[in-house]
Amino acid sequence: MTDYNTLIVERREAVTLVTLNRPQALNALNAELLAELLDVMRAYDADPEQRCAVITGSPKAFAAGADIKEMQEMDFAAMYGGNHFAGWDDFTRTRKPIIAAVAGYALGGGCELAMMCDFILAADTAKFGQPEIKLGVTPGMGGSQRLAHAVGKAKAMEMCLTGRMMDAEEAERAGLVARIIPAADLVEDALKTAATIAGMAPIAVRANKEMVNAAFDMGLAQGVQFERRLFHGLFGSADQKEGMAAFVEKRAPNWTGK
Ligand code: CO8
Repeated sequence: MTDYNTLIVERREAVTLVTLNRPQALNALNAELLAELLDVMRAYDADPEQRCAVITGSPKAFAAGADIKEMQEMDFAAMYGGNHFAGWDDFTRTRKPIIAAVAGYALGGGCELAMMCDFILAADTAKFGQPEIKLGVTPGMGGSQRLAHAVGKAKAMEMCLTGRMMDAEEAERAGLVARIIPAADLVEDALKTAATIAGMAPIAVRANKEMVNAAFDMGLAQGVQFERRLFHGLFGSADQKEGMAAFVEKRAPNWTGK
């Protein structure tokens, strides 16, 4: 397996576990980390044996933001001309599921990365925030949009304008995270959740991911239509026949991914 400078990548059967690993910078997201993560995600998406991914950080920080030291001296031409960090859009095009397992700080780009994943499992130590205002800037990796979708305008606006952090309990109440887990169990729990997803019919997993994400881009009527078409389409898959036959025959399904 490829060696990376900023990531540790492990395959746990059908689950890819990616640990962000720049402890000296609290996993701040720099260009090298982005390039390495995109490489891992491309390989994950293309590997038929891999069915779910988990991205985690350290107990202290999932990621403390985009790398401030890397950005500090950049001017508009470098940012805009180089379309700085546009590669994160490729991350969101990953078709297979990705779980963010967040302990400690998920700030700025770190919070944005967690929100780009399909759902967030939070350790009881997790802290989420968009503190860019304190640096004289704004979120730049989708945070203003995804946070507003996740927690509503009032909390998103307050967090962006004051830079305050949300703890795990508030994040769960607000709908930003799926579940809170004791910090010591976070990664094992996330891997178990990922294994559950990895055990489902692969095409149905992609379809479910695609249609839930469509809820953010489409109006209700169009989204319901999109869901129905995908649902109809799954009746052309072998796994639909297998899943329903297994239920009727009271046995476990044997998915083929076809
Ligand atoms: N970038 C670079 N280095 C960082 C970052 C960061 N975001 N965060 C922490 N570090 C470094 C520190 O500089 C320090 O390094 P050193 O030991 O060399 O001084 C090391 O990590 C440890 O950090 P601290 O000593 O600060 O640790 P503390 O426990 O005292 O504090 C905090 C932890 C509260 C998390 C603190 O580090 C902090 O506030 N970090 C910055 C958080 C922040 O402002 N994040 C937003 C960054 S901007 C952003 O994400 C914009 C995203 C959009 C970009 C899109 C471009 C198109």
